[in-house]
Amino acid sequence: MEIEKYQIAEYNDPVLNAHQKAFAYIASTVPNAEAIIEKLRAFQVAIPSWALGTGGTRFARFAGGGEPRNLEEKIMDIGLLHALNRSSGAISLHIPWDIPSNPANIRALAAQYGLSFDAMNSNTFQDQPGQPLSYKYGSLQHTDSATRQQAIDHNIEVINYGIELGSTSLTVWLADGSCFPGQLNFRKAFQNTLSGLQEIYKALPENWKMFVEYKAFEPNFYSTTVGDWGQSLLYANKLGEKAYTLVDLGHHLPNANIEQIVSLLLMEGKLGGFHFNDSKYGDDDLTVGSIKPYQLFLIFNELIDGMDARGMEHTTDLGWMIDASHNVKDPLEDLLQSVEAIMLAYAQALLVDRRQLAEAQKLNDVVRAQEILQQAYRTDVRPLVAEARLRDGGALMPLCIFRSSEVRKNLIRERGSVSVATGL
Ligand SMILES: [Mn+2]
Repeated sequence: MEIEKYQIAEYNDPVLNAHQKAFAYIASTVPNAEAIIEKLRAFQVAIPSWALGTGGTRFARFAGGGEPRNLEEKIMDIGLLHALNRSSGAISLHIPWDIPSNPANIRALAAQYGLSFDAMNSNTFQDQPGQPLSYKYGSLQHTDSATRQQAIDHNIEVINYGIELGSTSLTVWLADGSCFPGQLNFRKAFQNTLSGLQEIYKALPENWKMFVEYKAFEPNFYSTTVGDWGQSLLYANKLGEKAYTLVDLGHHLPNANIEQIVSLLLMEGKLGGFHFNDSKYGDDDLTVGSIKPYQLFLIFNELIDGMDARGMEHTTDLGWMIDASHNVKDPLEDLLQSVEAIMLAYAQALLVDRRQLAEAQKLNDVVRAQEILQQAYRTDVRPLVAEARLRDGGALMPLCIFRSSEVRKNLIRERGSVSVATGL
């Protein structure tokens, strides 16, 4: 299933006039519309290979149809998203779920759809068939050195696959931790984990980055060995300049001030990547911007402020990824919504008048500071984001095309109604 450029243009045609009016209005009311559009056009969000099929909860999984059956079909699905929104130009793979049998062919196929390979993700949170040693009691933290070595070897294997695909980063998320007090020695668990990460770090090519992702709880519920940004930063600082902290929005305790975390990590030059999702209670992995869009905007506000302060490139100097799970929605529709939410928050944050905000902060004019932020947040930037898509041959209304061209129905016809995305 592919949607050709001419088909997108045909779908755009009836709504083009209304879009042009809306765009003309916002272009005349904001001072830097053209500059924002150029930034939006350059911005790309990586789609995780594991989010293309139905996820599940620990209670049940209600599979949809037409899910990708292999890596090739996952790439095709992301190619479809990218054709529609022009902002999903990268894929983030998960090993061993996505081991490429022929990396050169996979690389060529991705290039055909304009996709590059974002961070590689290792997996030591579950046992694979035939795996000699179990991760039931952790991987890099494990009390048994052979189990730790197995986890190290796996991560190095993931780096090697990544090299063949043209990726330049490795994300390490560990489920390691404990479920009960007394189960493990915190310091020994930390030290084991650190020395394992050091071994993996040594295998990184010169131009690679390592992202150390933290998570407050789950699947372990008493302690997590990389439990928060402080612990992640500790590892990243000890590892070296190629190691960074990765922030996943859902991996915090309730009401954590994520925008402040982002700001300080950027100040330290240690923010490496981002996993977008949204949540109400825990690591809910819901559609980006579906619950707390204002928080998403505030995070982007700090991202831009912090990146600009260090002269960083918005598009390339951080890894931008979605990490979500779809239980009740069509995964591809959900991803279109998530990317749209990210682009909107980015555009709104680009509208913030930073000179005036700094002045208000200096004068302790709290009311004005809030007004400046909310002025940007309350601006309807949808025509700016749509214009950016349009200029790159994308859809004015990606979801509408997805539905009216009956993408899912076609995918079910091609792949069947009981296909299961690998790894899920
Ligand atoms: Mn994540």
